Amino acid sequence: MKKALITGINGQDGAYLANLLLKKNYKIYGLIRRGSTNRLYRLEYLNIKDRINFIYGELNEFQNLQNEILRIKPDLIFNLAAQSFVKYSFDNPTYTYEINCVSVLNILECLRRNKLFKIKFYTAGTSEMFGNISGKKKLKIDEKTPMQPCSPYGNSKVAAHNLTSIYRESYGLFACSGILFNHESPLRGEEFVTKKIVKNLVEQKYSKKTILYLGNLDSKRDWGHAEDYVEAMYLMLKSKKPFNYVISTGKTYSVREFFTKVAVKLGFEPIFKKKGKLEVCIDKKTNRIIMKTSKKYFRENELSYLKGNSIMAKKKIGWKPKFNIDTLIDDMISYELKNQNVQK
Ligand code: NAP
Ligand code: G4F
Repeated sequence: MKKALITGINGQDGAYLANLLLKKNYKIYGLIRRGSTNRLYRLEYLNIKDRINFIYGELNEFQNLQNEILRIKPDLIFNLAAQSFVKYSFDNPTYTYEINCVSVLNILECLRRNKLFKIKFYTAGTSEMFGNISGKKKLKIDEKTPMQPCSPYGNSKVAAHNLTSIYRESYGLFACSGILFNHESPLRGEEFVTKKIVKNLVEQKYSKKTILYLGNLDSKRDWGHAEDYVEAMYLMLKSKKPFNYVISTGKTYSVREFFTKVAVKLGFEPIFKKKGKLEVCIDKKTNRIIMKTSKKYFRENELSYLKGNSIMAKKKIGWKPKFNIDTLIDDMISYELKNQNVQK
């Protein structure tokens, strides 16, 4: 039986990836922090918690990580654990750098020092690494686009991405850093904007009438579905040659457009009104304020536009997303209705 080790297994992507690999008959080992034991709800929701072999550890603890890799001898390692929230990285840059970069170096070093060249390694790169490179021309980003990160998070991921390429080229490791654009799902963390919008608007529609507070409504993201994106991670490690592929849908929407789509699907009639530098959104049907912008959610430095080009992944590893923005939103709303026990 083939074995896969997944760090960050209790995160959004870790849970979907474990589910996918179990279906492909892999034995799954999942690294989690001891403090995370009560945060296994995603694995419980997918009904796979009891099929995971948990390993407790900290990502930046080299010795522990090395012992586990030598003990398990996995065929595949997926390093998904990270401090993944961009806004938090402005307040805690050192921590973000240690977790997101030093941990990757630790795994690469472990593979090199122990000559574990048969293990295939994937680490989670991100579209945040490009920063505002698209500029006013609003270019589609591909594998050749230069990286110009505009957040400590983005910079930590560029360092990890470059180290992965360096170890691949210098020592012949099968190591990939997948350049994934934003991907969401019902199991997305509640601090991220899509989940925050869907969860709150379902609550406003059916139970609590708590106004939603958001930051920049005009930044644009290329949003896909996590289930499609974990498939790309697997395909990258199954391919003959390691390569850092861009994974994206090629479509972009603003936060305002995403909010509006969700609101309309739930039966609101959203009207936006400027209030100085801030904005409010009123539901025309009830004349009630449903959203306000708040300075608290604006960023020190904003990445304003992301749109990817995944032609290379389509050609070389046969990856193509099944979800689009509407089916993604429908999936997220449907989970929230069930989760909040809504009787329509
Ligand atoms: P997520 O839901 O935030 O999950 C992050 C995981 O990392 C959690 O399981 C978390 O465990 C774990 N973790 C954090 N710090 C750790 C530490 N010190 N030691 C061990 N584990 C630790 O993130 P995601 O959305 O699944 O994303 C997966 C990866 O892809 C991340 O590396 C992220 O940066 C990257 N990425 C995500 C996207 C996206 O749109 N989702 C796009 C591009 C790249 P706890 O429960 O203990 O916190
Ligand atoms: O949902 P977000 O926090 O995602 P962000 O910053 O794009 O990062 C996500 O995608 C990256 C890939 O590009 C990953 F690497 C990273 O780990 C993470 O998964 O914010 C999306 C946009 C931003 O422009 C933000 O300023 O939404 C804007 N926004 C507006 N109001 C908000 C809010 N974001 C959050 N989280 N909360 C708000 O209230």
